[in-house]
Amino acid sequence: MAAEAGGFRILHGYLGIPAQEAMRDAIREVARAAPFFHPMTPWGKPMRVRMTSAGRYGWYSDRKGYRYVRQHPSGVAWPAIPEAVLDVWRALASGERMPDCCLVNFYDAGARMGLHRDADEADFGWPVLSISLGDPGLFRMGGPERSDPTRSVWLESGDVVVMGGAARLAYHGIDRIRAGGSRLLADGGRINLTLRVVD
Ligand code: MD3
Ligand code: FE
Repeated sequence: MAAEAGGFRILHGYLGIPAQEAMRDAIREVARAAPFFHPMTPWGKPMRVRMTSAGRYGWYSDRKGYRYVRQHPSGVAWPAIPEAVLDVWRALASGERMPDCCLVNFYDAGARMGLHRDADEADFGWPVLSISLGDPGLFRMGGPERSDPTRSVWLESGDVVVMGGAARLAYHGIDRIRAGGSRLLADGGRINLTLRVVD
């Protein structure tokens, strides 16, 4: 089921349960090679969401600011983006250019992500694609200005969102997680994958 809201293309239930399970297992392997960590905000507070990445670049933040880096903080290269994840990109975003980064966000029951824009990439002509796994998250999407009106929608396990065109630079965030809303992750929580072309 596809829904269009202000340039955000939301595909509820895009991945069935077996595909979600396969993706969860592939992400578990990514996290084994490149463990989740709490990035430090530029103002010195650890982020509540845990993160890791796959691909040529990983997203990173510390006192020096937000940026893409070639290695996990441990010094190892980021693992490859799982093929099942690339298949979703090919089907919905582009067959021409593969993403450079698959950012993996993990939200426990109390985690949230404040309203922000994703603007650390070189070319906003490429869409960003998001895949949700596990507990539902209340996604808030706005417009190109922080003061623009917002709408909220629950993103559930298997939902995919494509942000292209005007939506690419829209403000967005995750207000809360509905604990116990999915059985995909044995210990609960929500995983979100975002695929980006970086340079
Ligand atoms: C709209 N993640 O990692 S995914 C992020 O659910 C991020 O973890 C949220 O925002 C999450 O930066 C939201 C949906 C999403 C991702 C990237 C976008 C929406 C976007 C980039 C541009 C516009
Ligand atoms: Fe974002």
